[in-house]
Amino acid sequence: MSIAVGLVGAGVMGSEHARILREDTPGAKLAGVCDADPQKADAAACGSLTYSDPLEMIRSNNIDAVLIASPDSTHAELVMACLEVGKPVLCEKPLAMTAQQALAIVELEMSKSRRLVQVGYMRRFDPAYQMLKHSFDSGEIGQPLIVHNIHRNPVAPEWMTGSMSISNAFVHEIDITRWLLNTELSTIRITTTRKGDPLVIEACTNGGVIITTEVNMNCQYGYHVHAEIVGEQGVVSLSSMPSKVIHKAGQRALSYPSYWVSRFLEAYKEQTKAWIKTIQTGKPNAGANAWDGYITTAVAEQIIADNNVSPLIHLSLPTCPSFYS
Ligand code: ISE
Repeated sequence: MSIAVGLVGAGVMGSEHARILREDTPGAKLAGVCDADPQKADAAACGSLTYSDPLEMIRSNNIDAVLIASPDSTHAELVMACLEVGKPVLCEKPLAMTAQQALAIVELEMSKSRRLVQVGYMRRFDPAYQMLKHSFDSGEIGQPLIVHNIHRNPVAPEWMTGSMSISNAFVHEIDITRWLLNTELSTIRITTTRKGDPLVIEACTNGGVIITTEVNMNCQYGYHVHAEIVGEQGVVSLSSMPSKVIHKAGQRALSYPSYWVSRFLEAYKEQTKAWIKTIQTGKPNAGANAWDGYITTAVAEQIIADNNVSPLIHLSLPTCPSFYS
């Protein structure tokens, strides 16, 4: 059965998701696109139906499942609308702007007794991150001591304002660390550099593993994400990214992607394939569920709320309900 997907949002990420659904996702068809800008909706739809009202599309009988790629502040309400009508939804991160909104999603999903929400923490589907996890899980480097993360964007997009370097960017490291180490964070300390960007974030897990992250929204040279796990018996690092090597003027240079879609294209494709397969088979995949979405947002919210007030933030996080384990 081909799954008819309705896409909300036809901006940078949405148009990429539209292309992936049209060209790279067996078992799915792009059945509708909704965007406030009709030209963007038309361009992404490539002949499928377009909508200006997301709720009309979500409720339409032509749509089996929904992919949300609209601005962050719209996510929670749209996910709730999908849950109300019992439709599977893949929502770009973050799941919600506040922990309260995210918890309402978790509660509504649990009341439906069926897991319908996946959150687009796509790094979990990146081949290089999967190799890192595989190596760590196999015990190759022994017990973990430190995880080092680098998260650099060349230039902050114009919509990146206020605390979004945490709520929109650092949330990736919150999710990937929990996923890699299979544990929760317990404390976080943020140091802001002279210009307010980059941030240096030092966290500690429940098991005492130290996590360091540089979140840099304006590194100027390219999009660069890196991670390594330091273990008791060795270190495992992310391997090469999709890139090219330029030989010129007596130098050999490895180029960086310009933004995250080119770096994580494979991950986006695999994530969408896995989501469609889960809808077809009912078997969960490695993606982030609503609980993961809630925890990442809750951690981000506690850091943002306490930033500049407490140098060391003691996180307070609830226990995962069996519904999600
Ligand atoms: C952006 O929204 C993303 O999700 C990218 O993956 C991340 O690297 C970037 O920092 C965010 O702004």
